[in-house]
Amino acid sequence: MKLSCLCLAFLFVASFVHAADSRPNILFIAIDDQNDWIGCMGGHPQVKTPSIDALAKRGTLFTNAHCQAPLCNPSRSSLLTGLRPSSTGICGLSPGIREVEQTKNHVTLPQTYTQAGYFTSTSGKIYHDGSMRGGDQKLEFNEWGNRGPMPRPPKPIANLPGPDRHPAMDWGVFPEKDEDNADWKIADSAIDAMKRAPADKPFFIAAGFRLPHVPCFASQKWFDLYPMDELKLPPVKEDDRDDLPKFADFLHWKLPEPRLSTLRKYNEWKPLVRAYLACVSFMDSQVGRLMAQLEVTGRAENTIVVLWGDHGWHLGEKLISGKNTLWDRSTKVPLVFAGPGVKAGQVCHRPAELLDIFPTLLALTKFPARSDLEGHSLVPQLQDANAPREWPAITTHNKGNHGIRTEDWRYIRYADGSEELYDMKKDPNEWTNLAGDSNYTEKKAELAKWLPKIDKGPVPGSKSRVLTYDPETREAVWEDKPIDKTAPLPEP
Ligand SMILES: [Ca+2]
Ligand SMILES: [Ca+2]
Repeated sequence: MKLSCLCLAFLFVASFVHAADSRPNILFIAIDDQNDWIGCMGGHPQVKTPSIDALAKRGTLFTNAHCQAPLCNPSRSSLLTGLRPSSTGICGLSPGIREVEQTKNHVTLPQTYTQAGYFTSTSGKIYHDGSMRGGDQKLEFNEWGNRGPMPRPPKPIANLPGPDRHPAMDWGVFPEKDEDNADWKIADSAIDAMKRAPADKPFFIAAGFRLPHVPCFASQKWFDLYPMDELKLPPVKEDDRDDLPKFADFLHWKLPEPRLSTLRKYNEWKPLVRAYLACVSFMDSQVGRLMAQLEVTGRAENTIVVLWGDHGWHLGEKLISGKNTLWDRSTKVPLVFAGPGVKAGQVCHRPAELLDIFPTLLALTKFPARSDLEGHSLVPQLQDANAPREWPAITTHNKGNHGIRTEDWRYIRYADGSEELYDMKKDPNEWTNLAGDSNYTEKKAELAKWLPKIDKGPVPGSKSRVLTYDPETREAVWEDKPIDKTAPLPEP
């Protein structure tokens, strides 16, 4: 009798383990500062990304996906908590989510899978650097692999003026060997995690690539893909900023990323575009290495792959370089899902948000939905790319500044009430601001309904790229210093 009880107990445990085995794995790939210069997204006519294009063919590509904040920490914090920056007040490069009362104990996306018994491992940059510390790290992932800091050349390569030049504002051929590049080491670390992942449990393996974030360094062979004399620069309208509200400047006030005028002055526009393209292609080759290893594990069929970028990057458009804006160039990101539950070979043009990744993964892995998350599952679109979607994509950059993106329109409202409106079908470069045209009053009102109802100011301890606006004094403050509203956008 005792023996048969034991046998039953064993069978019960064995069946449970077997059931646990069948839960799908997740390969979670992040890219830093990647705009839509990806082959299958068509953002640049020359860009070569065969690995991401192949991944997109294996699954569903979103061509109209947007970040929730055009900056690393708030974008990643939002994606990983499933909460909008306007709901948490996390809008600068710090604090991290565990330093904020509201999100201190919030169960994040990676934590969900760690708590559920997955083997979880992270390499490179998933959380913003320095935002997740000490004991908190182990609650997120079982393992923290190689973070892959980018090696620096002995002296800067790009010809930009010093001596206060930001060390990240550099680009060129470096290091000599791909194996010495941070992203190679990050891929190595994630590949190693795939090799070591226990066979008796599902895995959640994250790899966060650092390129094409500045400094844009890659070896010569990646630059050779883009000969200087054939290089196409992004389309730029010289008077593009003339129809913008002054407040648009404030989101980009005094940043180390050079203005287009500075790039032109030092003949660095083409070299920057070329370096960015080279870095995108090199990073893409590392995505290829991860996908090749996934095949080797024999677990590819039961692995959901999700690839995303944290926000875009300007390379001259709107006469700037960098991020921190509410236009497509800053907000649009690659987003691909592939694997079980995802229809292959689809391209979805519906608006999607990075915030949607958390609820989508919960649904794909058959975890219960959570009512506290603010995104919406993309499963309907992963099964049918034409499935309707009610919600636009919303991007926030500091309190009061929001962009609303539908399939056809982009509406921006700044903290002082000023606006922009673009007809994205007719004007994909966002060159003609229609906000002042009375024919579009209704359209603006329709889009403004989506502006976040909760709109928190920066949480205590917010630092770096924080903008506040006092509606009473009408004073805008950038990093503790009042902005001179009459001054032109300062160099660099
Ligand atoms: Ca970033
Ligand atoms: Ca314009």
